[in-house]
Amino acid sequence: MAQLVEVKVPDIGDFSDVPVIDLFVKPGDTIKVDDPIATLESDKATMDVPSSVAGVVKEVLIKVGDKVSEGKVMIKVESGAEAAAPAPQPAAAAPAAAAPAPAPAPAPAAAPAGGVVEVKVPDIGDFSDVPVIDLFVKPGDTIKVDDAIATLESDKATMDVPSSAAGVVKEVLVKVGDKVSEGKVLIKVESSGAAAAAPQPAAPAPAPEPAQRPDTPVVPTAQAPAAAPAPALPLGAKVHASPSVRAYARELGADLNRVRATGPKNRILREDITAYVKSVMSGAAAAPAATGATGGGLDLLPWPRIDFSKFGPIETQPLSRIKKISGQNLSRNWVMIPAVTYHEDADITDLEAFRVQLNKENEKSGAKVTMLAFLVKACVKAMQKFPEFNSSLDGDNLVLKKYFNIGFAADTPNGLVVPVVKNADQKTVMEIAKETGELAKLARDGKLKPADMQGACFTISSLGGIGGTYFAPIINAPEVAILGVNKSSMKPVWDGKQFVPRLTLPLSLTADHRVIDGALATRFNVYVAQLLADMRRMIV
Ligand code: CAO
Repeated sequence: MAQLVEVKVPDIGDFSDVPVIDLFVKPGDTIKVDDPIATLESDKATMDVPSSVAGVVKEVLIKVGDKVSEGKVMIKVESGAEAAAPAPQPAAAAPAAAAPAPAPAPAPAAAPAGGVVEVKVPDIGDFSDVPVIDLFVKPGDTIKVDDAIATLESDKATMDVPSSAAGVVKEVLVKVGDKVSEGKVLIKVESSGAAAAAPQPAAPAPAPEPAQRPDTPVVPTAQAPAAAPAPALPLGAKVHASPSVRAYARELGADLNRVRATGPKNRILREDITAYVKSVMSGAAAAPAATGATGGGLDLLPWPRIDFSKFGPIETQPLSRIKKISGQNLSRNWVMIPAVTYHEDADITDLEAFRVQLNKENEKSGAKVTMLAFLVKACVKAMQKFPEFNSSLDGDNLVLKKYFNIGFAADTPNGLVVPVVKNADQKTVMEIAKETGELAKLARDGKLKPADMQGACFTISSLGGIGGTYFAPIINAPEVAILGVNKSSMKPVWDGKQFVPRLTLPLSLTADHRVIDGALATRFNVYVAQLLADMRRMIV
């Protein structure tokens, strides 16, 4: 018989109020035992919390950003008679298999002050023989207290092991793939006498003060410009990624240290790995990693992690939900689509005069026609003439659409959204103007429904109300092209005898080169410009 089972945060060691940074389930999802429910991230470890129950998720009681502690109910699962596992007990009674490892305290250092210090695997709870999946140090590296030494990954949690010693790494006694348990010496560090604390293997001794390596030259601040990017991989920088993402990276042979993180808190997401692999395969990331100073190998450089507060006051604000989502989409599209932007000028002198006249005629009714509405109509006509612009790639196939839904970028206080005018080929300019106005208002008020933003075939991004001359818009995949529009301005145009003032609209068309080559893109652009220059062409 089905029953409703609560899945709670299990024993997570001494930690409480740990932020939820990823959520993998939603109501209606069918999950299995051990499927990850959420990722928690303390300042020392990232823990995927798996489910101990199989069934259908009925309710999700946490969200990204929440801070949770042991015993907090995360989800309610309707579990079938056979699948039902006992609800995980909080604290001690939690099944060991479902409990993420506690975040390790800094690995204890064991050596006389001022000599060579051994940094060992600290207390990692009940875990033993945990594989080392990442190693961040090599002999000769200078490390600080709390710099990450290695990442261990059990089947339940990923743990960065930080160093409790500062100094120069003399020896690295583990390698990726080794299985380690508490007490295993990871590295030997030559520490200055001043700071290396006497060994306290098990006790959570306070982290020792960083030791100054005696032979490290003091770099005058003038040699380190404020804007200098971080080195290729900041020494000991922690790579944040869930176990499943790490597994995916291993599967593809991607070195996580080289992947640019776009997730919250510099977290590497699955799509970051895909984008990285793609860039390597396309040759974009073929140059060596540590050549930032010479400008080479940029794609391999990790995202600079800079403590800006060293240079002046700062304030940190979380990105809006829309920015986070659109940011991920934009990153993927920017990296994965071989896109080229083509520019064209449209003479809209007559069209603008017509638009102004129409608005005057309709003053009483309040109906207002916008340049955007004419652009939608012109693009639809051009898509009918050049059907590749109304297509999407599906593997080795091109899917050609017979409907004409046009998205338009709308700027809102929370970020960019793209509402869609459906079946724009069947609507008049006035109808489209009314609809874009209504959709833009809904967008600004945050009231767009998902259906209002789905199904676009092509997008227009109009910055005309703001200004600008030309720009390179990013294609909204799986569409294959996007038209950017800036502010029209009066320009002198040579008519064969003299310069005449013409109202000129700058167009910027970005097209996916896998589908649309330069000649076709330019033909489309020229045709849109001709339509805007003389709208009579719309009916022929
Ligand atoms: N040239 C000159 N003036 C223009 C123009 C153009 N290309 N396009 C619009 N204008 C004028 C309008 O005529 C209007 O003037 P009046 O108030 O005198 O009539 C004014 O600029 C404001 O127009 P609008 O921007 O409110 O209306 P719109 O229909 O042109 O655009 C919308 C609607 C939703 C597209 C727009 O508000 C918007 O959000 N644009 C930003 C899109 C964006 O951010 N794109 C970037 C994506 S990539 O980061």
